[in-house]
Amino acid sequence: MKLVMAIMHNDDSQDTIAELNKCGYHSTKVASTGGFLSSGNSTLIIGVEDEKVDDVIRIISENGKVRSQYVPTNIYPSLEVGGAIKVQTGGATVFVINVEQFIQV
Ligand code: 2BA
Repeated sequence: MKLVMAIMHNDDSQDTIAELNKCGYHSTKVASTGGFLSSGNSTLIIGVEDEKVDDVIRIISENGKVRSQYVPTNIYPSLEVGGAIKVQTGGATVFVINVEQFIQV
C-alpha cells in the first residue's frame, strides 16, 4: 500500500476530491501553507493499493492546473533582485510513500 500526498491549489482540490470519490478512492484534505509564497494550499492524503497509484496520479494531474503569479522580491530579501519575479506553481507536488501498516480500529 502507498500513501499519496498531493499539494495543490485550493481551487483545484474540490474537483480532484470529487473525481477521486467517483473512482472509489478515499481521501483526506488538509489545509496547508506553502513555505515560499506563504499562501494557503491544500494537501490531499490518499491511501491506496500499489497498483492504483498511477490512476490516482492521473486524476491529480488532470485536475491540478499550472498557475503563475508575480511576487514582489522585497518581501524575500534573500533573492537579492529588485522588482518582482514570476513564480509558477502546480499543477501538483506529489509524494508517494510506502505504508508499513494500514489499521482501522
Ligand atoms: P510554496 O512553497 O509557496 O512555493 C510556491 C512556488 O514558488 C513553487 O511552486 C515554486 O515554483 C516556487 N518556489 C518555491 N521555493 C522557491 C525558492 N526558494 N525560490 C524560487 N522559487 C521558489 P511548486 O514547486 O509547484 O510548489 C507548490 C507548493 O508545493 C509549495 O508552495 C509547497 O507548499 C509545496 N512543495 C513544493 N515542493 C515541496 C517539497 N520539496 N517539500 C514540501 N513541500 C513542497
